[in-house]
Amino acid sequence: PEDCPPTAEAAVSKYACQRRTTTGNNNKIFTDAFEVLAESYQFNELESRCLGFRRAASVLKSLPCAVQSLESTHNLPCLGEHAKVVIEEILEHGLSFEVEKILSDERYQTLKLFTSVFGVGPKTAEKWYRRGLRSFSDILADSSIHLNQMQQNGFLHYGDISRAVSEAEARALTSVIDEAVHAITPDAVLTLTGGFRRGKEFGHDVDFIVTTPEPGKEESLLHNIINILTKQGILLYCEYQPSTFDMSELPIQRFEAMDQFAKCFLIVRLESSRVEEGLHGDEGDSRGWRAVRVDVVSPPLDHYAFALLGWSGSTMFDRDLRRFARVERRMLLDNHCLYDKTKKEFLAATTEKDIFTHLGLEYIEPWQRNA
Ligand code: TTP
Ligand code: MN
Ligand code: MN
Ligand code: MN
Repeated sequence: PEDCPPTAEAAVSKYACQRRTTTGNNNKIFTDAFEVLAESYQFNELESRCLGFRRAASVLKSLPCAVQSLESTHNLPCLGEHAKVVIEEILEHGLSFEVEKILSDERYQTLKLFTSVFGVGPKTAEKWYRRGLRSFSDILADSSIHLNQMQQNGFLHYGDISRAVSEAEARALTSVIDEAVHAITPDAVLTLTGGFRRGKEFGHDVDFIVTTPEPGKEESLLHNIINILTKQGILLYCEYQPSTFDMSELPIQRFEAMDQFAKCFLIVRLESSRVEEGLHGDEGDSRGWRAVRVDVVSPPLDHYAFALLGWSGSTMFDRDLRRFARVERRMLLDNHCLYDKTKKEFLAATTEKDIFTHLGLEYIEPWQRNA
């Protein structure tokens, strides 16, 4: 690919929500390195350094061509001195020695391994590491460790759910969930969201939003889905979180993407026979099924557009939408609503386009949100 000319392109925005980022990353060699550094800072609770490298990676992902010289990065936002040193190392040697050192570090490797289990976050991983545990067998052999239900299922289905989910598998699951939703509620609306809505070929799970025009019925939708999957014998695990949503509370700025709508985190058994192109990886196909992580959120219809925008991601795109709203527009955006602090009023939206319009932003299509 051509080297990025330093000035020929229009200036790159410091906000991910003003950049168009497709899945074709021209700078993977740099962004992979930045993501290792970001993760390592996260494991060491250096959150702002972590965010700095995630932002730097996000900027490079948006470029239409590969970075081939340090000069070509001069006009780019969010690239600090440290990021530039890493770019220079990679340009010169094909890899970063700092990143290689992290990758071979025992603590990094162990925390990475432990956090790859469904239900295990950095805090738990750290606790286990400090106890001297280094492998899954160490954890499972330690009788003083109590695993919650989610973690038990994370270990039980580890082989399957650590393997990427393909688009064909996501389509097959969409029809499984769609049948369950519409068996009881014909007018319910189901939308595939998350990474697959952004056009990713593979994902770590499959995300859905489901809602109904009947106010107050959205929670029963989730109960119905759970009941039907259970009856079919394909619900391997279910963590259900009831809605705690209360409109009388103003939007609170959270950088965590969690919201208060009813939702469930599932592990679903997907039969090979339902997947057009067969199961991804060989293991599953010989057995005839695989386990897949599925998330379903169910907002009321009048908050659907906000929930869809939040659950479509990417995390960096959403983070910057909120930051842009707050800093540039004096507005508070979250997965529930948009509040104008100047006018002291909520701004309604039925589509994602309405939200971009309220914010005075050009519309960015879901497949351009891979920031
Ligand atoms: P993920 O499924 O974690 O990520 P992803 O679909 O972008 O990528 P992957 O292929 O690895 O699955 O989350 C999807 C989006 O949902 C993400 O932007 C964060 C958002 N989200 C919320 O808004 N609230 C929540 O409570 C959760 C769990 C996620
Ligand atoms: Mn050198
Ligand atoms: Mn996902
Ligand atoms: Mn998810």
